[in-house]
Amino acid sequence: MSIFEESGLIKRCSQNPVLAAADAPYESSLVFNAGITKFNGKYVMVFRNDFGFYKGMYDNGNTTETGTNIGLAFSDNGIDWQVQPEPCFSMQGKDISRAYDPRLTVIDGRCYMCFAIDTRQGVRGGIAVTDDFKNFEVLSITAPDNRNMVLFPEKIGGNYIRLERPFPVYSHGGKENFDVWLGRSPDMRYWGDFECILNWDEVPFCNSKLGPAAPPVKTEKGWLTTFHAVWKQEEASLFGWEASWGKIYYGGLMLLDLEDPSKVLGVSKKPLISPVEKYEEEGFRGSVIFPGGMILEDDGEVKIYYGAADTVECLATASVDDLVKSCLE
Ligand code: BMA
Repeated sequence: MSIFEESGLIKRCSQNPVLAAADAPYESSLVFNAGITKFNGKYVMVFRNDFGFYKGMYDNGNTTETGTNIGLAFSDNGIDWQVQPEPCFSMQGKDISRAYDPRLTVIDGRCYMCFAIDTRQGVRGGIAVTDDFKNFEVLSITAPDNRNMVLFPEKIGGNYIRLERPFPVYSHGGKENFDVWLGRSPDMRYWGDFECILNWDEVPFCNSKLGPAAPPVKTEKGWLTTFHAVWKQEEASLFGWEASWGKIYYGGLMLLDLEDPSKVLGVSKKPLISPVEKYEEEGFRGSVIFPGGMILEDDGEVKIYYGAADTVECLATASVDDLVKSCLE
């Protein structure tokens, strides 16, 4: 279900969803909100794998044990994926219940993964680095409450740059109106010089939370990056497994200045992706689009990967020129 019509610039992959729970060779019920990059000549995907969930689980009380880990898949063409035999990452332990929503950025030949963790003290955002997707070194973790971090693929002005979404509640009177922030670091461990770069009320299809989605890609005109924008729709049921689910998540698009990415050059006025297909409208949480991966191919095609309905992972393509133009119009 969608209130706002999408901009008409993307073409959904005919093979959607490109990854689903049935593709995982281990316990899995929801496969979504993946991070994707090209690394060592292959497409790599790390995805959120939730298990123990099923349709109807909320009808007579949730009796199964649920959990989350991060799965790994490789592909030669970005469409057909081979899921690896074991999940590659989880951070369960004292005070940490799970890691989820991974994002990938290659910087200077190493692969960095941002992720969220749910902890006893709140939601925190982590950054880890890996060269083989077996060994991960965790480099930094934010204080609560923060998540949705994405890294730029190169240093700018001598610093690593990330987008992030802290979620202050106290100062907002409990309201879920959150914005996109930018942070800088000389070494990937210590982060500072934070700036709010896009407020939730600057996006026409957002009345609640706004947050980063895919790590930015470099174009001639600026850094192109997706975001997620939430429209609260309390009165309507959105085909979620939870009857009370009432938030529509849109995929949005913006362009940031190449030299100073805290400057927003433009935001596309319409959603890039609105939930309209059955696989986007119906699932664990209906009408959720979460575009966490973006790849710019040499021929100007952009691959946009997105979690749909918190249940499956999908792909859409677009032309980079069209996308840039839509931000500047
Ligand atoms: C957010 C996160 C996302 C999820 C979205 C919709 O708060 O948990 O991972 O896709 O809600 O359920």
